Amino acid sequence: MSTNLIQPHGGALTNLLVDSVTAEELKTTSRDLPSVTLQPRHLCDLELLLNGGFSPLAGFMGQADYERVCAEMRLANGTLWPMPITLDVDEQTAAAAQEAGRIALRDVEGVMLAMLTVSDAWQPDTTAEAQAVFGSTNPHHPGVGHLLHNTESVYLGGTLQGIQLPVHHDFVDLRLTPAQLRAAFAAQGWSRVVAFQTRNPMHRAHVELTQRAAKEADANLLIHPVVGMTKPGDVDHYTRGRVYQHVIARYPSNTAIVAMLPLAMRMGGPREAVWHAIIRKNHGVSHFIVGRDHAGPGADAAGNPFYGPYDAQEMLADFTEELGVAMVPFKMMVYVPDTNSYHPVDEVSETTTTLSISGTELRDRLASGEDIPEWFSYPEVVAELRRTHPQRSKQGFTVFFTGLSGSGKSTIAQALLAKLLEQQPRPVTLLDGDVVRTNLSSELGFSKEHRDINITRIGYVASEITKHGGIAICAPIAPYAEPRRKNREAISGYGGYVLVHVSTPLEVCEQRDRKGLYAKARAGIIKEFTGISDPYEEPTDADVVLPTVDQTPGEAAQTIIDYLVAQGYLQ
Ligand code: PPS
Repeated sequence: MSTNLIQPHGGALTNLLVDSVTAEELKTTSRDLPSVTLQPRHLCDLELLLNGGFSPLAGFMGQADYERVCAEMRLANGTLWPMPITLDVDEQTAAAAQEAGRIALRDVEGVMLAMLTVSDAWQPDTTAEAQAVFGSTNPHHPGVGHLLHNTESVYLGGTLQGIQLPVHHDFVDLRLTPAQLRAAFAAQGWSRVVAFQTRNPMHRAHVELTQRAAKEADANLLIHPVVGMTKPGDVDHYTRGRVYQHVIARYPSNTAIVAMLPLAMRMGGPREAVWHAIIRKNHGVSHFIVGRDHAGPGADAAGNPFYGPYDAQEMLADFTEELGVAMVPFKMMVYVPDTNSYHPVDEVSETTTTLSISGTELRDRLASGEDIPEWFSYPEVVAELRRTHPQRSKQGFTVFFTGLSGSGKSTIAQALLAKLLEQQPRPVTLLDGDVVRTNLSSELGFSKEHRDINITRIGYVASEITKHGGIAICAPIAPYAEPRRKNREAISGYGGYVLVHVSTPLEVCEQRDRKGLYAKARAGIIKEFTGISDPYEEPTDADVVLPTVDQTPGEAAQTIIDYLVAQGYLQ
């Protein structure tokens, strides 16, 4: 059964926040009700539900809305809406919520943000949802990956009573709700406004593009960056926020404003473009810019893009009238050095010399410290990016050893520690297997579960050291591939990550048996001993493989130093 969530599209804004007296009553009532701690994506969705950014939705979707949205991009009453907005919870929470009829929604600190009156609870087929919404079941697509790996088994639907919006302490002046933005446009006397969606820092090409779009639409401009959740690996929103503040000063005064949108993107390409347009209409704009590869998730592992570069423009064109917001389509902008100007790529003749710098190339230039030319970006923007993305020789990094007990990890790690301290100024921390087990993981044993916890802890400490610009050397056995992969993923977001496989064969380790542990393992005195009675998953993704049989520890450490120099982490 679907609830009465639906209002027709139009200028009307849904405001789900209740008055302060009702809010206090709801908080009191909630003491006897089940509650759920919202995940980051839920929090983003909730904020836009409560403040009307997702008008006409009045809560998390019920099953009838959900099914029609997946199948036809429409709510049960026929209103255009392309993206499922759902609240996934575990079975236990779902059962408690259904029994009580209501559930309190809280942030991680336990602050109650809203009450959900539950109308529906069902187990979704997330694979079918991925196929319907994203046109793919490949988990390389971030939207699909989230559905398949990060979604609880039950969806709860129902109407919301909002107590307060999620709290933000950053860029407070830029976090304008739909009502506040509409009021700002009215105060400025802006009747036509074109919105620009972005999840990236802005450079000259973006400013040129948005100014052309504003001129074409005879409109003022809203720079409306997404700061909720974007594509993993994107520049963080704090850096971007400072960048947007620099960039907005480049527009003629009183022509453009910037506001932040707490949206959790799904990287859903064409469908997401339609969704973005609806959200922007709710924020009071009349026009919406759709460029190349709008909300695109990039390519799959084989390098095939999930969507065509202009699929989003085509889909949006089909719905322009129904949406009530006009699309301003744009091709990619290129720089023409002869005239020192930017043009859409389809307006430049094939013989004209053009320049552009891709996102990947920009990241490479930041990492290497190479020049980023003024035709591409503004000096103040480049300076901002360089502050948070220093060149590799100034970044923190982690050298993560893996190998059997007795393979030589600790000895090589000690040699590496000494060499690093001798030749460069960053602080270095050695997290050796035995040392960690004494200081961080003394309660853990050697079951798979405990080993995984141990490696995750080491990874967490290493990620903090890396984030703060230091060097972490980790030397546990780390026998399982999955926690190693997760560590790589987490640490790479903050700096360098180098996996070193100390590949000394088991026979050699056993022959050495420095601590006498292999003999005990063979005798069954020590259980679950790696290589003897427990598995070791050889890494297939090692950056450096050390065959320690023919190398001294000093030579092995030098091999790693050479790799770090070649990668730019050491000079
Ligand atoms: S793991 O799997 O990464 O959590 O292991 P780690 O923290 O590196 O701990 C390995 C050290 O503990 C000693 N030890 C054992 N190793 C493997 N299996 C079993 N069952 C075991 N019991 C004790 C051993 O001395 C390891 O140290 P190293 O330096 O690797 O020899």
